[in-house]
Amino acid sequence: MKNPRADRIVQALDAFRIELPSWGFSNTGTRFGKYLQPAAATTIDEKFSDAQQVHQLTGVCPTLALHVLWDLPNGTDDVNRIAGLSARHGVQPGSINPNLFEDQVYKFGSFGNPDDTAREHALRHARDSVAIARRLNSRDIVLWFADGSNYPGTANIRQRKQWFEENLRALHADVDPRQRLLVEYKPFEPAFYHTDIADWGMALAFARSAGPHARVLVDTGHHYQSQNIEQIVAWLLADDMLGGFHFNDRRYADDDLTLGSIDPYQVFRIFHEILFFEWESGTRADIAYMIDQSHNLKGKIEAMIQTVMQAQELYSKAALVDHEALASAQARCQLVDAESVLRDAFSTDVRPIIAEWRTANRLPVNPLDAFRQSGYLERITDERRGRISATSSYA
Ligand code: RM4
Ligand code: MN
Ligand code: MN
Repeated sequence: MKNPRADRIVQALDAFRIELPSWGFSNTGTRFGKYLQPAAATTIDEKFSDAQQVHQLTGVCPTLALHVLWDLPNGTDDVNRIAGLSARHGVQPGSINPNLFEDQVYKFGSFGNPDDTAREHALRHARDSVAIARRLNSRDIVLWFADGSNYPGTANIRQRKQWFEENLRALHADVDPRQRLLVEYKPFEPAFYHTDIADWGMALAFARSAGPHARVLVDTGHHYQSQNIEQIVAWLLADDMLGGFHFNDRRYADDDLTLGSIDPYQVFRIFHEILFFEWESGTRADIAYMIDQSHNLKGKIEAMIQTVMQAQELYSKAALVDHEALASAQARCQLVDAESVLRDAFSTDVRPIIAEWRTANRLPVNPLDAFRQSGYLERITDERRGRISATSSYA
């Protein structure tokens, strides 16, 4: 018998893809230290290899986000090497992330630095990143800035805004029509008094002034407590300014925890706003779904598989929302009915249908179990153990 609810999930899963972060496979920690995992990736080859595992087992992660400084330390000279690894591992280069925060020259900012040479240095690196993206056929350049100040009175906020606008416009001139600049915001950290792009409104203003190929990127961990992220998503969708997501979860600050581990209902509500928009508008929202997490204690590859499975589950639940019933309850202000439409979808156990979808797509029914049985982790633990202690400053 045909099951229309199952069909909605199948359609949703067929269309859903999520990008893995290269940095999610390497050893990360807090500012207090790192606990090293012998299996963590230390080279870009290893990151591609780990991403390949996740993609092979889940079938929905065909791209790997790259961080220019960490993955292409020689800039454009590393492009051919990346292209080769991509071909070997069957995972395409995804978003390109310039690094505008680690070089000593950025002590007082990058695009907002009062020193002309520092701003030019930052623009040059961002331009190189656009060139790298073009040569790798990557569409999105993700711009996250650590710029800000720690004490009142120490920075000219309006002047810095203008410097940002100038550099963003100059950078946008390099972007070809297939590419996009995604502007990410964050309320605080590393700057603790003011951050130059502190919220979605500032990111939106900068994206608009940069030019037609700039959009806003919503990192779900970059909000104050209890902020209504799905409303931000709805507003950006309404104005065609939502470019993509960095998914993770948080309890207190930018915690980079596993998606949905703290508040799965919020992720569901975000997906719901997107699918409701698509239903109402009859269009498909052009959004890059990306993971931006760092698992300090969980196994890297396991945590990544868990994240992808969680994302598929919550996206499937959102696909179950009865849009007709919701629209009619909203129009008649039937509050309990409207809310129940969401609650019913969220409460449905979608896992059996996802399992069927996996079987139909020749994927393991449980990617996490399959990973544990594959022997990959044991193999890389043996292979990488020595190298990690040799390359880490903490060992
Ligand atoms: C930031 C932000 C960026 C990421 C850096 C390393 O908090 O989330 O997306 O590239 O961390
Ligand atoms: Mn991010
Ligand atoms: Mn972050």
